[in-house]
Amino acid sequence: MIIQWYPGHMAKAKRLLQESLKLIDVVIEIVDARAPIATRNPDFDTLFQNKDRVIILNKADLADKNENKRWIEYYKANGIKAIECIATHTSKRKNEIALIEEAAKEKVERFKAKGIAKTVRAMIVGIPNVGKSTFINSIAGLNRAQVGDKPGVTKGKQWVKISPYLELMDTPGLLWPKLEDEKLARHVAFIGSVRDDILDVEELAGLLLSCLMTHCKDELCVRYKKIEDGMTESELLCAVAKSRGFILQGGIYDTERAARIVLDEFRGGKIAKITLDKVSDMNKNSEE
Ligand SMILES: Nc1nc2c(ncn2[C@@H]2O[C@H](COP(=O)(O)OP(=O)(O)OP(=O)(O)O)[C@@H](O)[C@H]2O)c(=O)[nH]1
Ligand SMILES: [Mg+2]
Repeated sequence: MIIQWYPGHMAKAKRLLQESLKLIDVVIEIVDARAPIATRNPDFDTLFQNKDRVIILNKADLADKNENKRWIEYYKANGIKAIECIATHTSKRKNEIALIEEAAKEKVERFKAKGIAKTVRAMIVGIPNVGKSTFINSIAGLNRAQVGDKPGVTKGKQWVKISPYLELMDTPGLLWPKLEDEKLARHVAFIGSVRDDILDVEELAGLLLSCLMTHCKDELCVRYKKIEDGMTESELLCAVAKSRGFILQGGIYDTERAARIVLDEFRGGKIAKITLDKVSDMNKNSEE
């Protein structure tokens, strides 16, 4: 499956990020805890090379708890400031604010020495749909930034003042132009960071089902009872339609409806709490 995923407006979004850089003290990169490798934009390393950065491992509620811990340990071991987060849960966000302040500490201290109380300006970046705007709203305690359960909701930049000393900038999700690794491209599509209307949803759901058979076969078979070992991708999708009684006139299985259900239920964390990109995959990559 070739994932055509770089819509025209991405170049504009990248320009917007570049132009805003001079105003920024800290870059906060939001990644999806279910796919921490696939949801990190490799362009960010060059784009933000001179900036203090932190990582927010968001949607931690949808991923494997143990793997979340492993990821945080991995970041720490590599000198990256990171924290796990469930942006949709109400919380005071003390830890997140402390992390941002810590990243900006040096700069703040320099200004303090000159007698100036520095406002920390942090830019929130990440690929589409990872929860950037939700994260800002959760820190602001108000619905200031628009959110939605599809990619491409935020179209431009928006500053949100958190306190006299902290301002956050929301940005549109940014994908990178070429994705050489097909497996990672799939993970980005599975979690809903690529618009489904530019993908073949039945093919995507078939691939997801086959992937879930390796990650959480038991949970999958409990949820969709007609699923059996050794099924092909299209057989898996038919089995979901059969399990749910999605049958069209003439006795044909409604595999399109089944595909949408599988994607929705996976994205909503209903099938299982799983992490598609494991820390061990990272070690494998670096060993290669
Ligand atoms: N379960 C869960 N859902 C979340 C979490 N954070 C955000 N979401 C949901 O993810 C969806 C996307 O959130 P947004 O904040 O709009 O994502 P975004 O990164 O700003 O997306 P774009 O502006 O399109 O790039 C929404 O349906 C949120 O409710 C989380 O921690 N857990
Ligand atoms: Mg947004």
